Amino acid sequence: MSNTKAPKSSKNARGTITCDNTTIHLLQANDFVAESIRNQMADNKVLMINIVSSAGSGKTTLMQETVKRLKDTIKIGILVGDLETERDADRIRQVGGNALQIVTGGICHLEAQMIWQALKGFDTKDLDVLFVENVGNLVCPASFDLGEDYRVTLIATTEGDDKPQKYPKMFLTSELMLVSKSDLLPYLPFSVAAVTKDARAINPNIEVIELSAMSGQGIDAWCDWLLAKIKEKKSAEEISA
Ligand SMILES: Nc1nc2c(ncn2[C@@H]2O[C@H](COP(=O)(O)OP(=O)(O)OP(=O)(O)O)[C@@H](O)[C@H]2O)c(=O)[nH]1
Ligand SMILES: [Mg+2]
Repeated sequence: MSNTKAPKSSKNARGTITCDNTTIHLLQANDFVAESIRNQMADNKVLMINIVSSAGSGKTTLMQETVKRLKDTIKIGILVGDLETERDADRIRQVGGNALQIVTGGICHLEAQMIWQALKGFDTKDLDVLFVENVGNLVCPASFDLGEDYRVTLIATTEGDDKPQKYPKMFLTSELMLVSKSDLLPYLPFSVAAVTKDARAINPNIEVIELSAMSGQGIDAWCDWLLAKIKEKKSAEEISA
């Protein structure tokens, strides 16, 4: 079954090389594998979400909270990318999550082919949602389509509210921005209004949820967003079947 959702690669400028009057997209091989993943997820009606952010913005903590809240309601698989350690997958397993670590050995992003190989470790037919926690940085992961339905960017209040304009590609290619660590807002010079305005100047359609894994603020809104997208994915596939 083919998938009608526009690939991430169509959303931003791609690197090219021109040789003998032929222009080649540098990430064509990645995008080919991403399309295969997209089709596999469509066939199995699995929602796939790529979670991206700077290092330490709270991706793994959010995955832990999501597992704790929803593990009895939906079937969740999580692939976690990290440069060196298995720690994030261990943290997710400690709260009962089904997680696999991809240790990149120093590579600063995940590529579609890494996901394709890691998928052998999951029975995708038995999942409602597959999360990919990408390697922590706002630069490299922005360029690589993994075949996801949605890209979700966390921006922590501790990072400063100037990041959308400094790292526009990530915000351009994301559908949802989670302003994380909102419990720290009273102590920091961070404006949710300013970061939202800057993100929407780049991507007018980006949705915004303010949340805190510590206080629980916004976690219901995040779970509602997720459950609605799972429902949409399942009914979209039923309609096109
Ligand atoms: N105050 C506060 N701290 C948080 C919140 N969420 C996460 N943290 C803390 O932020 C730190 C980093 O959180 P992680 O979840 O490991 O961040 P990450 O994005 O997965 O980090 P990398 O995988 O290294 O990129 C930890 O010490 C968390 O306890 C939050 O909502 N509020
Ligand atoms: Mg992490």
